[in-house]
Amino acid sequence: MNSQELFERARQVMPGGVNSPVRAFRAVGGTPLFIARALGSRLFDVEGQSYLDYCMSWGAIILGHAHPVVVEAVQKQIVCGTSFGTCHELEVLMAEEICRVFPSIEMVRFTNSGTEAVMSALRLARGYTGRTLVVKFSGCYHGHVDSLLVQGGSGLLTLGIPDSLGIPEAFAQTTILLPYNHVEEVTKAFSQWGEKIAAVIVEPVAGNMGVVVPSREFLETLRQVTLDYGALLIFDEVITGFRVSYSGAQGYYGIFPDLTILGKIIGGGLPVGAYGGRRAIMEYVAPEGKVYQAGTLSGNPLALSAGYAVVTYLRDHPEIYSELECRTQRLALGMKSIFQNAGIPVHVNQLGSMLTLFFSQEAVHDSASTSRVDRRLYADFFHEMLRNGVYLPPSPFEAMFLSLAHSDDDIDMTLEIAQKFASKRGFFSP
Ligand code: KE4
Repeated sequence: MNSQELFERARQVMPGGVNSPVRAFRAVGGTPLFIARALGSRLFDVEGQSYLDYCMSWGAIILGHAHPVVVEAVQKQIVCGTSFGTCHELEVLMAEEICRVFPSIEMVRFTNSGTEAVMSALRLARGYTGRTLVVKFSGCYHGHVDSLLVQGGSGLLTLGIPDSLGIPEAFAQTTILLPYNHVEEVTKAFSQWGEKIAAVIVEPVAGNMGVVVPSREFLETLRQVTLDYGALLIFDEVITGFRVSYSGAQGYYGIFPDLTILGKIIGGGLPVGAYGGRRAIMEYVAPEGKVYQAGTLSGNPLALSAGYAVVTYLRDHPEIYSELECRTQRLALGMKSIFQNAGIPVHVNQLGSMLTLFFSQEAVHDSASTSRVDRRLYADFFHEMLRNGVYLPPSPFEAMFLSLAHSDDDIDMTLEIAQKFASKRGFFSP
């Protein structure tokens, strides 16, 4: 059975044939891959074809697929049981390590996904402040939380309108949508709505419009204005937590939120999300306080065994971050020069081990500038790389991720294939 045949069957029994829309290849066309197994930096599809993986389960895998420390931890745990629905030691160990590493986090609650953690953190922010409105930014994605699936209203400072069927207007109107990296809109919104704003939620380094790095002034303004008006600042570090540094983007920038969302890497590829923050806020969460939140499998031993194995490995090998940064920078600079020398407009946004190639005339610093990216060219690039055994994210608006398993030879191979593509599509040959 090949991917095409499996996809035909999948489409009969699952919407779009997938369990998450972006996997359906709608942004690039073609048939999604059905992967049978993965090891290190590679995926192997159901026909045994191998691909160098730059999606890495959307950033959840940082050590490489099936890393021995993860396999060993999960094998050890699974024979002891998968979920007890009770307390167990791994929850304490993982919570203590997160609180040790993130100075802004004194208490944490585990969930089963990033979406669940975001939903809970918004409820907590509203419960703690007694306010309703939440500010989010265009191009940032925080999971499929009803009130955050909104698009801009008519003017900049209007309340959101639903961006999905099934979301009541009233939910969308609790959200103010602002442009990412635009300081003046933030200060204007707070001067107009500040006393009613419960929280600002932001990806401190955006990954869901492709990688967009914030200006320091933007993050500093968010921190200051929320303090001035008594709103909470929420850093959604589902991607950046343990990715851009061992203490996430907040550790990298030295700007600390009131609440932090974690996911992906802390599950080591199994379902784990988390939200955490100052004790005074987290003590509002049930059963301690009156903000209800629960989950049958929250913090279950099997998922935390994988996540704790990854987090402690990163703790014990801090040199990983500079290694990943160097290798990712080499890939970013290599791609940039290949396309520029071929006369193909490109901007590469990179921070730590996450990057995005934007085929764009202009620098990409917010969601408006991503709308002018050449999507067709990205789709052609995606399929050329795929034909040559390299799997990029199947969307121009996602981040590429490197892992510890990505070697210098992997980078060389990637750049060679990109060079061939650019020579064919470009206006000048090297
Ligand atoms: P999950 O519910 O998918 O675990 O997390 C939602 C989420 C929250 N916050 C950020 C910053 C995120 O990036 C995500 C999920 N990311 C997407 C892709 N970038 C997951 C891929 C998918 O939806 O299939």
